[in-house]
Amino acid sequence: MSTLLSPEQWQHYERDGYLKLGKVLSDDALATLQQRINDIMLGKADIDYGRFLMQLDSPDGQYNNAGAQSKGFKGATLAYRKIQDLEHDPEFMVYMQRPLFREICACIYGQGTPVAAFRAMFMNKPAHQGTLLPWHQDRWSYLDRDPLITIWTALDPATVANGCVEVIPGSHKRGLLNSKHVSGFLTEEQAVEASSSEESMYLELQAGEVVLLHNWLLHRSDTNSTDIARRAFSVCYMDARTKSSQDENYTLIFEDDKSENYA
Ligand SMILES: O=C(O)CCC(=O)C(=O)O
Repeated sequence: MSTLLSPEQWQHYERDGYLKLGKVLSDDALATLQQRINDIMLGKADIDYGRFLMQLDSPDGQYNNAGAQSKGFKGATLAYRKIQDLEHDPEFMVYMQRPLFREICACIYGQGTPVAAFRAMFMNKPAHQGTLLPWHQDRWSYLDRDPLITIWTALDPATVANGCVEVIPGSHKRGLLNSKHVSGFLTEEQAVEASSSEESMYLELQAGEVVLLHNWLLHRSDTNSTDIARRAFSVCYMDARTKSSQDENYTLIFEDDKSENYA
C-alpha cells in the first residue's frame, strides 16, 4: 500500500505513463550530487574509474557520433554525455535507496520483491552541445522480462531549450513498437510518425525535481542551445530476479523485505 504517493498520483502515472513528483532533492542534497558528478567527470573522485561506463558527448549533436560507450575515464571534461554504473558510487547509491523510491518500486513490482538497478546513469547535455536522442522505449531484448520504471532526477533546470525529455503521454499503452530493436528504438517510419504527433509534451523540471517514467513510454531529447548544462540522473529499477542472456550482474538496491513498515 502506497503512503507517500496518493491514489490520484498513481492514476495519473497509469494513464499517462509519467508522473512529476516535484522537488525531491533538498538544495543541499542537490549541490552534493552536482558537485559529485562534476568531480567524477573531472577525474577528481576517489572511485575506481574502470567500473564506470563513460561516454563523451557528440561533437555535432548526432547520436551516431557520440563517443564510445565503454568503461573507464576519457579525460577531464564536463563534456560527457553519459556515465553509467553510478550504483558503484556511494553518494549516488544513497540517493537511489531513498524510502520514496523503495515505496515506488514496491508498488510497481510488488511488496517484498527484490529490486536491482538495471542502470543508474548520468545523462548530460553540456552547454551548447548535447546529443539528439531519438524516439525510443526503454526495453532490452536480452532480458527475460522488461524493467518497468525509470526515476529521472533533474540536476539542473531542464527546459525545452537545453534538451529536456519529450514524451508522448499514454504511449506506454501501445506496447512494444519495435521488438526487433535490442534497446527499444523505433524504426525510421515509426520515428517520423512519433515526431508528427501533436500529443507530445516536454517534461520541463526545476533542478532537484523528479519524474517517474514508465519504461514503455515513448520519449526522446534534443540538443542544448543554452549556456546551462542539462545534467540529470536516471535510474531504471528492475525486478532483481530478471535474467540477462549477456551474463551481466546487477546490483541489488532494495532487498527482499517482507516488512510492511519499511517506508
Ligand atoms: O535524459 C535524457 O535525455 C533521456 C534519458 C532516457 O532516455 C532515459 O532516462 O531513459
